[in-house]
Amino acid sequence: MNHTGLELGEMGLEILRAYPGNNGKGHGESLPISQGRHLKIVSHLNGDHREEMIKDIQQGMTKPQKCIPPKYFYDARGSELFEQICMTPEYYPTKTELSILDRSAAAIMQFFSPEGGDLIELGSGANQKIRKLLDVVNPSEHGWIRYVPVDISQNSLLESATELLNDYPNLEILGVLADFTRHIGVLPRGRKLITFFGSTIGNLTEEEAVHLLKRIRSIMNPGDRFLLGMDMLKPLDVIETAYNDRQGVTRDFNRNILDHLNGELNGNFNSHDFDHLAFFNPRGECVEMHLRAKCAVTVRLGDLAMSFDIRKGETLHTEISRKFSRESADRLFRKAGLSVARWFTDPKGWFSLVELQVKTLEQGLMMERWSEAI
Ligand code: AVI
Repeated sequence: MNHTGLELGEMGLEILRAYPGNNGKGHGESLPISQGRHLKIVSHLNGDHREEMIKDIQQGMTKPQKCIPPKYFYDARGSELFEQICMTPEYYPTKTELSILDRSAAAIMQFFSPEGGDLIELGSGANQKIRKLLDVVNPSEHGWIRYVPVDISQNSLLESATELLNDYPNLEILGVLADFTRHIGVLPRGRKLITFFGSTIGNLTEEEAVHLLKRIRSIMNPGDRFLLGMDMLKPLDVIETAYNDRQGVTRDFNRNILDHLNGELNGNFNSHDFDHLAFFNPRGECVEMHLRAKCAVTVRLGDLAMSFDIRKGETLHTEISRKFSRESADRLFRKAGLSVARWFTDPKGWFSLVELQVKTLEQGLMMERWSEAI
C-alpha cells in the first residue's frame, strides 16, 4: 500500500494527472482544488489497449460468426450516442433504474451510517445515478464518504468529477482511471459500497460475468456491499423496441463501432453498408445486436495488414445484452460466491438493483448441504 490508500496495480501506480493542471509531477500528492473541494485522479492504464484491440479484432473477424467486442462501442462519439439512447422513450432500463434509486437511495445509503467509507462506481460515465445516492447524504447521520469513480476515459472522468464537485462542495473524490474488467485489484480496500449500474453485467457472457464478480468479491470485506444493476426478463416487444428506437439512435450507435475501428486501425469500413439488427434470442435470454451487410464488402484494416470479405447478408455480431430472471441472477451470484442482502426493484419487476455481500463460509456450507439434499 502507498499513501494514496491504493495497492500498487500490476503495472504500478502512477498519478497521471491531478486536477487542475498538474504536469505529472508530485506523484501521489493530493491536490486540493480549493478548501473543502478535493479531487485526485490516479491512472492504472498502461497504454496497452491498442495491442489488445488489434488482438480482439483479428480474433473476432476471423471467426465463423464474425464479431467485434462491445467495449469498442465507447469512443467519444459512441459514449455520446449511448447517453442519447438512455433518453429515447423506448429505452426503459435507465429510467427504471433511476426510479428504483428514487425510492431506495436512502435505504441503500444507510450503509454509511455511521461509519462512512468509500462509494465506488464501476464504469462511472454520466453522474445521474450516483447523484441519486449523494442527494440523500446527511452529514449528521452518515460518516465521511469518499466517492471513487472508476472509468477508462480520462476526459469523461475529469468532466464528471468536476461537475460533481461544483454541486457537492464537501465531497472528496478519488478518480481511478482503469479498465475495471482487468484492474479490480487496484481499488481501495477499506470499508466500501461498490456500485455497478446500468446492467452492463448483461453485456458479458456468463463466464465473463462470473469471472468479474469473483474478482469483485475478492476485494470485498465481510461487511462491504456490492450494488448491481440487472435488466430483467419482460414482455418481448418491450425489450426489442428498446433496441430498435424510432429515431435510429441505437442504429447509429451500432454503426459507430465501425467508424471507431476505422479511426483506430486505419480501416475503410463504410458503416452505411450495414443494417442495424437487434432481436431477442430466447435461448440465450439476451438481445443480440448485429450489423448486417447490405452488399458484399471487402474491408481493409491497414494497421492489421489484413482484409476481410463479408458476404451480402452476413452479420458482424456486436453485442449481447442479457436479461435476467431471479433464477439466472441467483445462479450467477452462487457461482461467484456472493449472496443477496437486499433486492430492490420497480413495481413491474423490469429492472433490479441487487445488494450483494460476500457469502460467508457458514452460508457456503449451508448451500452445499442444501444442494446435496435435493
Ligand atoms: C451498456 N449496456 C448495458 C447497454 C445495453 O442495454 O445492453 C448498451 C446498449 N446497447 C444498445 N442499447 C444500449
